Amino acid sequence: MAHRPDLSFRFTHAITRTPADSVADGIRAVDTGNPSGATFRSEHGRYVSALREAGLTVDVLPPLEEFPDSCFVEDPAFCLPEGAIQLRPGAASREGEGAEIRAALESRFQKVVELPGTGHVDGGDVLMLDDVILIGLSARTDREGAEAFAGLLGEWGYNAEVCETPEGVLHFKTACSTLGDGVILATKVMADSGFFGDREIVVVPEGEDYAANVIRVNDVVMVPEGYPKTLAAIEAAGFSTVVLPTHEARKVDGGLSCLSLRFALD
Ligand code: CIR
Repeated sequence: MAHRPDLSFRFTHAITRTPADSVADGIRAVDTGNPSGATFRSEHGRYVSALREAGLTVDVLPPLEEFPDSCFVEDPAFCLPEGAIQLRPGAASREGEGAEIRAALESRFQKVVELPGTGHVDGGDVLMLDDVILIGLSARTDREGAEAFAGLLGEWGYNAEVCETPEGVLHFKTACSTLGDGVILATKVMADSGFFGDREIVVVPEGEDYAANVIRVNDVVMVPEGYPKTLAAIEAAGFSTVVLPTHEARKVDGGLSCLSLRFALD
């Protein structure tokens, strides 16, 4: 079996993409004002530094003005130790991002394959735990794409399960994350969903749902700035934290996980 105890958080490499000025045209569910490209790039620089401090080699790809949401590199690909999968994001304006990230995947992986068929999967809907990979159906990930992806993961030796992302949640991982070591961070709605079996769940305190999207990278959990109750809950569960600003990403529904592809190479 390809699964192993630290699959979801022990990484050596990451791929990121610098935000373009066109991020001001990025997709969002609710308009709270346009993100500034310059401020976003400054926050992104802090993010890249934090990944490096956590021990990763980070590839920073150049901005792509033609694709306003292209800094959210988690959506057009999925990476495992044995290879990378080029996905087909479900928003029309983002579908071409898969082809755009392919060369970066090929520079790190010998095996790069495309999601079979014609369905759609956004990487933001894929939660990699140590013993199962959950694929959430959403407005971006359709059943055809999710089943094709699950089939491919099965061929690579991984357990994959398709589940329904609760209504009103953009991506499956908008509302939950792995903290590693078998512990999940989730909003109340996600925690009540039953997706996580009998795993330990740290429930995001009321009013801080945005902070459900964190990333465990090696020995630290990166948490968005401005969510003190969630930060305290994660620390109380025994994890070391690093707080990062994500104010510009948030204006276009982005969070910490969306800004990188993280993986372990031997
Ligand atoms: C979008 O709606 O596609 C972007 N504005 C935000 C993508 C965030 N990605 C993610 O949650 N994985």
